[in-house]
Amino acid sequence: MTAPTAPTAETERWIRNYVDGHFVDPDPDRGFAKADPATGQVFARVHEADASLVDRAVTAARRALDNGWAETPVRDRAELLRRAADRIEERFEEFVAAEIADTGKPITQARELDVSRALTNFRTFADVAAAAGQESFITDLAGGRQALNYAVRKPLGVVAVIVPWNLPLLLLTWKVAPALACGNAVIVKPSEETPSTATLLAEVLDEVGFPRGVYNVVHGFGGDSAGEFLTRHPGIDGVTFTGSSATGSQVMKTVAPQVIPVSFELGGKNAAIVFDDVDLDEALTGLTKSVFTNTGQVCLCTERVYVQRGIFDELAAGLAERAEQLRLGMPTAAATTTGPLISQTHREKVLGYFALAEQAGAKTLTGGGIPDLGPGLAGGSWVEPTLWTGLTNTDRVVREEIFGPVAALIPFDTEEEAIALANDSKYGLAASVWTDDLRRGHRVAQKMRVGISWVNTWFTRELRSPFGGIGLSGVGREGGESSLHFYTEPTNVCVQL
Ligand code: NAD
Ligand code: 6OD
Repeated sequence: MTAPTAPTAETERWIRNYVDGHFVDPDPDRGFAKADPATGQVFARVHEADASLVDRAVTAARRALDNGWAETPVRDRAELLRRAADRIEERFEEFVAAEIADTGKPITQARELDVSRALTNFRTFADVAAAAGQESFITDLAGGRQALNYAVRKPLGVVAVIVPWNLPLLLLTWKVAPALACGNAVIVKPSEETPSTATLLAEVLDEVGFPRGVYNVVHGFGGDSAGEFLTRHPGIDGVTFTGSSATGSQVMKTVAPQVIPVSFELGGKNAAIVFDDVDLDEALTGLTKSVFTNTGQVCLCTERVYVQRGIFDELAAGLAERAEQLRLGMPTAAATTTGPLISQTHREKVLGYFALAEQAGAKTLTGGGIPDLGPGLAGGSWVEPTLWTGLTNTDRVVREEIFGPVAALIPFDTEEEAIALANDSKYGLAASVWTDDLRRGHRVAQKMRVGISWVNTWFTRELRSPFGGIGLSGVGREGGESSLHFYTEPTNVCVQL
């Protein structure tokens, strides 16, 4: 295992915190190294925010609200969001480069998925917020009198936004855009693995005229670091968190004494069900995407593939062949389809599951090891795309989220059996059903115990739809009106007429 190389004076570059409209001078005693996952080379140091800097961010956010941001007309906030999208578009390749440096993801994906979705997030939530209405009711009272009830929605206040490393800018802007559209001030805590794009976004929001204190970024880790300092802070009014179920549970405990709203988008162990009537080629294309996109590091990725027995061997062979066609390599090369895992630590975890699969008697159809990509990439955290057969729902590798380019293929005979197998999980994030029989597609998709259930597609998103998970996969929904509801507090006004 190659450890990340130490930074040299020449390569040392600081990624700074952004508080109250200013980038904070880094404290040289509070820096941690940020390495490129593709090569293992350290390219920057990140300034870890201490408790007093987090406190300054919370104070600045509150001041921004009090100075008028919370009262700004929604059309003005929406206009700022649109300008932010336009400016990200102008600086598109800088965001792409920053995302690649932090994650090692392929350039095509960084462009087409990550940074493109940031633009869409800002534009969609500008539209959604600007078009939002309010519910109102005429209430019949005794004696023929009536009352008018309506709700006014006010910003939640100071919102802590804590996000993971897998789709850093996409997931950050998915929360920041609606939060700002609703008139909140945010303190963002990006993952320690991916600090760059949150920081770059601070430049953009400053350039387009967001008032100081409305958007703040504090860098650091979770426990006993910026994440915990933020969630423990008595000045926050809500937490929106994306990350693992274990951390979500920890954050829930931390904020419990404050009894504030939380929105949790957590882990998954997502199933695909493939029926024997399917167009095999189309299913293979979809499954390849759903198992291997972002090297399997998308919460929605499929890690369990249930295949109807009659096509099991053909589908397994076809998927293995597609996996072998993936191109691992330099993230900046246009032909690269698959990057490294985020870190050596995460690779250790994934390799641990490779060993567990072997112990459980799995047959490895393809992969199962570390690829040899030549000296330039030898220090990176690479693993081979991997597929197993011979496992059952009781095996740990089929029950626990691995978050890597892996899936277990398991046969089934009947529709009922497939539904039972897919729903046999404490997670409930996403599922996909692959069939040429649309009636069956609707029927099975509706029976999935998940937040999102796709038929003949995967990761096709409508940002106005509710998005979230069941069970260990989360609490609450965001997207469209659900976001407006989470990021605001309604006051019911009742007027006797
Ligand atoms: P993680 O839970 O380790 O970290 C997420 C964030 O929480 C990071 O910013 C981290 O620094 C912070 N954090 C960690 N401990 C904390 C604490 N005690 N208090 C406050 N903050 C803390 O997750 P990760 O490894 O960065 O991301 C991968 C996980 O995220 C996977 O489980 C994946 O399924 C999940 N995820 C879910 C969704 C979704 O929409 N449901 C989306 C993306 C990722
Ligand atoms: O598409 C989204 O809005 C979203 N939150 C995706 C989550 C992906 C998980 O890694």
